[in-house]
Amino acid sequence: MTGQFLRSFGIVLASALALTPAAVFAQDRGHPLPGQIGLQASVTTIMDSIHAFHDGILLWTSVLITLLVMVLLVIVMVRFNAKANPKPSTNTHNTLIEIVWTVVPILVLVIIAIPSFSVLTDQLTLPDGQRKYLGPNIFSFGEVEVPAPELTVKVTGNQWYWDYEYVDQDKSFSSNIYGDADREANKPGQPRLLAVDYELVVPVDTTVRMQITADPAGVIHAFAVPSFGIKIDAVPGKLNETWFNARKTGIYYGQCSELCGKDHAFMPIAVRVVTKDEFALWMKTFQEGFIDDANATLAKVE
Ligand SMILES: [Cu+2]
Repeated sequence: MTGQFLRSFGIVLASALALTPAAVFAQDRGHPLPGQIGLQASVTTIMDSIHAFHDGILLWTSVLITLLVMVLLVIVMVRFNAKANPKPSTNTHNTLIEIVWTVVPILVLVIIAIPSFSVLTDQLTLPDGQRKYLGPNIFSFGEVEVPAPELTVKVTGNQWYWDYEYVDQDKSFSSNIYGDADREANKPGQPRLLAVDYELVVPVDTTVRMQITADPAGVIHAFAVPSFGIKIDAVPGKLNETWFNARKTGIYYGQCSELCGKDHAFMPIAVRVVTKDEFALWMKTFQEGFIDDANATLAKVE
């Protein structure tokens, strides 16, 4: 009976893997793909460390625990069913087992917590040019150098759109979701529910200090961009800080990640990473005139 169960389980698993389309594993985009498995592609040091933590530690911990529980269940099903074990034990306590099932999960959580807190500390500690960050090797305890921030962007969450302000350049704009009609007309290649009218524009290979808050008369939001490994609350009256340094040009999407009202699902985040020269020209044009003129200097977004 057990053999038959394991055989069917194996067949189901094998066919699931065989039927998984290749696209599911193709992640080299700034947004999720239909049916995608795994995290979005990384373009920052922080997301490298999140990938390493998830794929190298968390996933395997979960797999081992799942297998252990499955083996225990199968043993119980086979050895202690009513037929095999007609006279059940009347034990209610076993001190040793109770200590083991308390202490072992605590140890597992402590082992997970150590690299997890390191990643969190990296996310919330702004680079000063000296500090070393985790990066792709989660066990490195810091070996990636990151330059100090060269650009500061203040993000304000509103109901239900984002405001971006280039603090030192004294320029700001609002970013709203594109409805289907606008998207089809202006940016047909961009993903539905993620495309916006004005993307946040930042230079590649540059550390950007992000200051995140929310409309003082509003509610809590959260600013999240998976490819950057950023997720931080936008709280009215409070300024939270994080940072990123994107190594690849392109458009990276995120969404508000704190339930904030009826249009919570419709306030996407789109960050356009351009070359340093493109950014300099964009910013100069923006400072001399309007954002539409500045965006006209960039290659058209499909
Ligand atoms: Cu929200």
